[in-house]
Amino acid sequence: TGAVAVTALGLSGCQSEADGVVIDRERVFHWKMVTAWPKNFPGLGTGANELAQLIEQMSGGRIKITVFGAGELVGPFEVFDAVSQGQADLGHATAYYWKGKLPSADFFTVVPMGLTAEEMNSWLYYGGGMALWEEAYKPFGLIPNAAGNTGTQMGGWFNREITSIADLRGLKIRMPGLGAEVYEKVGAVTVNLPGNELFQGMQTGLIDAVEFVGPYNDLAFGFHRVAKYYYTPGWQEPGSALECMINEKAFAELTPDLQVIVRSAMKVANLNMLAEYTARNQQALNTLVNQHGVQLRHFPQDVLLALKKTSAEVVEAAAARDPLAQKVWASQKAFRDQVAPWTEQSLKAFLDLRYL
Ligand code: PYR
Repeated sequence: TGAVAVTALGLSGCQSEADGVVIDRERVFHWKMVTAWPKNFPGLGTGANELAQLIEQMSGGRIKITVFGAGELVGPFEVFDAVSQGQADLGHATAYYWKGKLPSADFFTVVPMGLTAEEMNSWLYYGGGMALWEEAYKPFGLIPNAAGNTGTQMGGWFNREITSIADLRGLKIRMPGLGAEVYEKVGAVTVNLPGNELFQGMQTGLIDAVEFVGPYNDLAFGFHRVAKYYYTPGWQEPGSALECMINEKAFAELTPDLQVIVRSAMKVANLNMLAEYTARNQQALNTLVNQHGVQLRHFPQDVLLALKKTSAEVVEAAAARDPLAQKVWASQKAFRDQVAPWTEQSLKAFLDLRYL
């Protein structure tokens, strides 16, 4: 019947019919991708560029994407609205930036003391996480995709040593997501500035401490020029997911093969970014410590235990504020409880041995 329809419509060989819909394989889609990252920023910005390039290559040039750095088309924290409203077709960012409009958003980036990158991907792809994320973004006309992961982050940059929980009181810290709520609860003052404002924020004294990602990114931002102590572990972000959201209407216009290509490219980007961070972080940390004299510090055990206890309270309270957040957290928590024993038997058992 497809051949009949094609003949009847007098279509050329480049057009065909799938499920009753005539598709034009010569149509070129010109898409815009807005990002929350400075243009070409290592890992995040370059990951967005590579994703765009991959979609163009995999589609044989049928989708062409122009990538915009933060502020070029819209501000870094305007990405969600821009894609929702169709000003752009794709948005590369991370979900917890949207917690103000969507209380469940935090859970799609990271939970303090929560899932590692590997576990997060497992929850998203095999634990029902993607379906919940789609449900959360649907009212905004958006389709979410995991499109990168930073792996375990660092605890951040401080200008004085943290020897007790009291040292955090009154400290002005840049931190997004649920980690910020934890710091607030132990007495710090938090602000979520976008990446491109962090260096200046430290330089001008707007903030006393800053947490962004890890050595690869933090070296690029030059945080060693404005802070002396670099703290581990990144209790607040054990495996933060990056996203590339798609405008639902733009996606619906694509032929089915292009839709598969776009979704598959997102998965490649997701895997690739984590591999890049894993490869680059230690090199950058060596540069920070050996060339720039950065003082590496481990948070004291009692501080970490206090943050761990507070994290559990904050996460439950955040979930209780919103029915969808509650549903998402119930899913993620059940998944964590199911996979955590395996992580302990496999990865942790091995790492304990490696670092014996
Ligand atoms: C941050 O904004 O802190 C990220 O981890 C991307």
